Amino acid sequence: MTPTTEKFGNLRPTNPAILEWVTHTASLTQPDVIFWCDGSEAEKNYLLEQSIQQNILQPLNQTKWPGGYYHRSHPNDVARVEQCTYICTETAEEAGPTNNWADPKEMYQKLYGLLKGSMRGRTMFVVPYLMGPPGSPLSKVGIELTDSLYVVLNMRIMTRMGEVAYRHITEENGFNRGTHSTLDCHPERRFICHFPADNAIISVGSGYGGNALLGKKCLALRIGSALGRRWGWMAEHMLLLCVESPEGEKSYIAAAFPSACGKTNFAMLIPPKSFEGWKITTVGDDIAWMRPGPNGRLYAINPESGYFGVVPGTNMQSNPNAMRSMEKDTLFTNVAITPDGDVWWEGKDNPPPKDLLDWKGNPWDPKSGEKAAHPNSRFTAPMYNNPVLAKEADSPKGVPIDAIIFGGRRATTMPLVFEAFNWTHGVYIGATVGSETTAAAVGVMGQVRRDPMAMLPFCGYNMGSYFRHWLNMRHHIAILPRIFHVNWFRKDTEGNFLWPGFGENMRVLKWIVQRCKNTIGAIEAPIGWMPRYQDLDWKGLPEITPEKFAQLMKIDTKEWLHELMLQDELFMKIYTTLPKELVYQRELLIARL
Ligand code: SAT
Ligand code: MN
Repeated sequence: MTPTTEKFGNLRPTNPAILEWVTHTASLTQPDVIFWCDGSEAEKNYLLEQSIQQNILQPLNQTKWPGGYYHRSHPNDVARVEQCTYICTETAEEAGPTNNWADPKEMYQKLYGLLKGSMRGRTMFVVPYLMGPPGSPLSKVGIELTDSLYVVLNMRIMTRMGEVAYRHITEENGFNRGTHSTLDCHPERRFICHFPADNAIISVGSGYGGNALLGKKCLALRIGSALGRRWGWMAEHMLLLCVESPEGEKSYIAAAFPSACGKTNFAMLIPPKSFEGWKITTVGDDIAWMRPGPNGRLYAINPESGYFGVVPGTNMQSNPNAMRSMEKDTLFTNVAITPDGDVWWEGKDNPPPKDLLDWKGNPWDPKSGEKAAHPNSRFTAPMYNNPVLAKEADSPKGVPIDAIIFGGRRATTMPLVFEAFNWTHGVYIGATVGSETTAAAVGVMGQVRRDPMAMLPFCGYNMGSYFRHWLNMRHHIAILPRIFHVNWFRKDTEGNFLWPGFGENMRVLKWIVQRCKNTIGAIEAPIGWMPRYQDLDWKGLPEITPEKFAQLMKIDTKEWLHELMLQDELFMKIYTTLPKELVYQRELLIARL
């Protein structure tokens, strides 16, 4: 094995399986140096220094942004690419028609070809990381081999990285093998491949976000969902938050929204002034691992320890807690910067400062019509910076879930909130979620597409079997969470948002929590239980008159019939594995409408 020549990078594990795999990968990729990361502060400082020398990171103004650094990704590499993402299972059926499938043997061969000698002249970092709180039965270990310093520095924020990971490897759980090489960052040589049977991931040709930080979407969702089905748990694209009432009663909510639909904002919500005594704390902002636990309840952990949040639109009004989360030790990717090392983005509190450089590094002309920050520009911040971090975020046993919320970005059709009649109906609601596409994935923006449980790009196996797994979970959870659907994005005929969103979402959340405790009313509508005007707490929000509320809650039969037709697109696609219960749910809904 190539000796390590650096003064850091010497945390060698003793586990022979790791050593063998690292040796094998190194002989394939031929790095000059193998760097065994330990996750320490000293190592971080060393890696930061290296990143600056190599022009991978630029230090920001350290008075304004202590510990803040800036990174520009390759302009062709700014979002997840679903068309390059593969699930490699024995049969195409296992991956299902909503995933790209490739034969594992063929894909390994192709990837080994691309990886051959790909790290020559470079360093291969061995990044051991733990997903989930130390000591949690839900936590999982991954090791990522990467030739990207940017990835290492992100991973040390997003995961619990270092020795702690090696300590959590067990005979039963093993560890996930992630191999990542940026290659020449050419879209034609970009492949993000998952091998659920081997608990392995190989990602090449991209250095960005969910393509390269393998703990996140690749392990925590795609591989995680496949493991979860096998072992009776769930890996979901959900934020986790705690609602605390003035009486000190805590409720835990899991909520699934597609990428860039405000999960981070919702997870850090600040209740309006009139909600004195109510408190929201954040357990997680993107991913939840859930498993039936003690006393018949569904328990959830956040496997991550940082936020990889969308920056544009974040400001002291929209999300002060996110702003505070980025105050120190944060990496910014693809925002705009000033000559004195300050950052700026569309929708920041201040107007654009002079002499901005845009996310591509060019002088920005405000009149050009171009965005200064990329719409999918991101901040990577430790969750410990979040002033409203729930102390339960580090709890090994996780939090018992009271309610599950599904939602999407919908200009029409979907009311502000409604509640499922029961678990099976709730699964149907989740399975038929639609949302307008955003900048988080490469492609056309603003089109409604089905995004079941916000998992369309992240489900590591057949979507029909995934629905079956959801339906089956009912038999393993004695006290089932209630299921809800929300839409913060409904517009009037002029295209204005009907709902103020952000902190005001607390009003909806309060109704949800009260529904879980059977202390508030609702009426039975064709699509589910809906609040009446008097069921929501309107103190301090006179703008929402009963008339406006009626608009927000309107069920337009014509729109719904169209919606049902659109649902068919997905249902037809996965027809062979689609649980019949969901077809019946659809029939029932048509009958009720
Ligand atoms: O790029 S990521 O996949 O990490 C972010 C997202 O799309 O949610
Ligand atoms: Mn996400």
